[in-house]
Amino acid sequence: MADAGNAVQTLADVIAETAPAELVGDGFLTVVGAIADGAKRVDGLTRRAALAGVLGDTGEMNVQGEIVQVLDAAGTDAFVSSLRDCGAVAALACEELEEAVFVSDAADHPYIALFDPVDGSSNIDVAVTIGSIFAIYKRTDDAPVTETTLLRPGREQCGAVYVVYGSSTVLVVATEGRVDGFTLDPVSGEFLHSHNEIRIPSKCAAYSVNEGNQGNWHPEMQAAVADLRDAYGLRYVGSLVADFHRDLLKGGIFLYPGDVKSPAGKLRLGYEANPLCYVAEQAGGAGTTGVERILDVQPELLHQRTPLIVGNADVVERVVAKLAE
Ligand code: P6P
Repeated sequence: MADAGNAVQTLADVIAETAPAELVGDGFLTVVGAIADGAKRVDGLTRRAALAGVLGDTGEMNVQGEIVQVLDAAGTDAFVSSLRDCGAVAALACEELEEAVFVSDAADHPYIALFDPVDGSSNIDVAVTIGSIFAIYKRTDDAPVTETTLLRPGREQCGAVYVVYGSSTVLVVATEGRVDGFTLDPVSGEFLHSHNEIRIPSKCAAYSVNEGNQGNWHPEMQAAVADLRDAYGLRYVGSLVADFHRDLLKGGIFLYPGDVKSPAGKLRLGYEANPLCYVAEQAGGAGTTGVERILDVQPELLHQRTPLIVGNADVVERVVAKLAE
């Protein structure tokens, strides 16, 4: 953790120094900077919420079949424009948009971004933590990007970012082998280095699942969660990024399983499970569907859902073994 008395580095300083050279040399910092710019806009709206008129819903339905919250729309606008206009992104896919956005005149733009602009937005009406989640890929060749070329397994990500708008606003960046956190400083308006080389603690501190869904779980999942219930306390915010960030910093396991009503679960592979499991793995954790490593799943649809179990690697493995019994 940064000591308040030390000179604290900015997001740009740290990424320039620590991200893989082939990313830094190819505009990765521009992509992260665009995400940070969008996050500052979402943070400003979130902090004022009712005063900024971002509570409630728009009355529209999104591709997920969910009512679009006012902040969902504002967050989508913020991140689509910052990523589309940054000059380093060739295509982007957003939870709120049925179709991908292919940036014009982007032949030399090396990156692709898939993102959930505001995850947990229904919590904003009650001032509960929300988040934004980003998967970042590098184009493998100069061929035009298509919907199909957006469907890449999570192991091919070159980086992942999430933002948690909580008691403070923290932007977390993961690249190969390294995870760092940056806290938004309201005075300077900058994201400043606050969490150096995050590693998930070896000890699991809690399990995190919606126990209210227990009646819909398959028997083997009921048995696996009963095993966790005997060993750990329960922490569940109901906002994915909040639950994940706690588990990453304190140790823990988060589960959103498939069940008899929703076999594929609720969370999306491309812009929720993949980026968070990428972060988890770079910090020494693991992420699985319960059957296979999340980052190995070959996506077939842009908005496909997946069961998600992510957190301390040993506990994730224990759940997988229990599910296989
Ligand atoms: P449930 C928020 O709506 C969200 O997409 C995630 O942020 C969160 O983990 C999950 O849904 C909570 O779902 O069914 O427990 O309310």
